[in-house]
Amino acid sequence: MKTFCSYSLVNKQQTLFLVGKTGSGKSASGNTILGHSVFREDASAESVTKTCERRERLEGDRNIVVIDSPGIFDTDKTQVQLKEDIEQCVKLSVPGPHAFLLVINLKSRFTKEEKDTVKWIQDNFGSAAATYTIVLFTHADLLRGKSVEDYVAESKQLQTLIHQCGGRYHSLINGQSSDRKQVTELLDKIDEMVQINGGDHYTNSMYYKAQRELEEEEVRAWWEEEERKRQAERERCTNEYERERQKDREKRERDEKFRFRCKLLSLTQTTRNPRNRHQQKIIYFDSS
Ligand SMILES: Nc1nc2c(ncn2[C@@H]2O[C@H](COP(=O)(O)OP(=O)(O)O)[C@@H](O)[C@H]2O)c(=O)[nH]1
Ligand SMILES: [Mg+2]
Repeated sequence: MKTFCSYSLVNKQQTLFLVGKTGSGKSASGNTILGHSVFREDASAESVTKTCERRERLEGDRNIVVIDSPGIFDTDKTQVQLKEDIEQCVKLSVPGPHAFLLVINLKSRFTKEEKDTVKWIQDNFGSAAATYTIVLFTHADLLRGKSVEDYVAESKQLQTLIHQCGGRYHSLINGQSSDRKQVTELLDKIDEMVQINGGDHYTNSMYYKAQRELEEEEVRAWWEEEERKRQAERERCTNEYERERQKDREKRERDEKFRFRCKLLSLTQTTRNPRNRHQQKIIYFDSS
């Protein structure tokens, strides 16, 4: 019997998880993919999508499920809140997404956070997640006649990002509901990726495994940091002890020299005084 996670059992379902920074066009892409305006879009830099949302649409024999998420790197949320958001998205995508769509606005500056997104996806969802990721460009209509291919060819950073995602990318022009071809092409690319991945989608158990590994990694990093601090403290104590010993040694040598000088001085005074001449021998004998 096939497992629950086998793609062939949920043959015509495609669960897509939109990730990316605020304003990249996640909600708009979700609307384009579903063919309806179901997610709220906003031109402002503020993230209007506050929590994860799930919407679906049955199209022919295909059930398309889209999970829209809040901006990941650019909100003022704490790490704990972000983790809660991600967990909510993961729960909404049960039994797991077929694709992570990494949404990039071609018209906005490519930020360092975006450059590190694949790493972020892998850190949070496990290293396997990159094999389920497709870069999804938006705002291609604003490239002023330039094709997406030309635009990518001119950007080393975008090429690196695409390379990290196994060379998979697609572009959508959002707000053009009449152009359904751009969506079916995307869904076909996802189909192809799923087949290459052995027919299986990313599973939520992969997520929890990745989380366990992340926690173990955090504990290991904490332990290493503690050990580094302890080692530094041990070295500091040893150095301080050595410094004290050296000071003691130097003090003893100084005292020694001082005593010797005193003796020498008293010897000189004794030998200069004629009345003490008879003691000369004794003093010489003493100082030797
Ligand atoms: N011209 C153009 N505008 C777009 C495109 N995709 C998104 N937008 C607009 O960009 C703004 C931000 O999109 P939104 O989906 O809310 O971004 P999100 O924060 O990532 O969900 C909205 O005003 C969208 O209408 C696109 O392909 N072309
Ligand atoms: Mg949004």
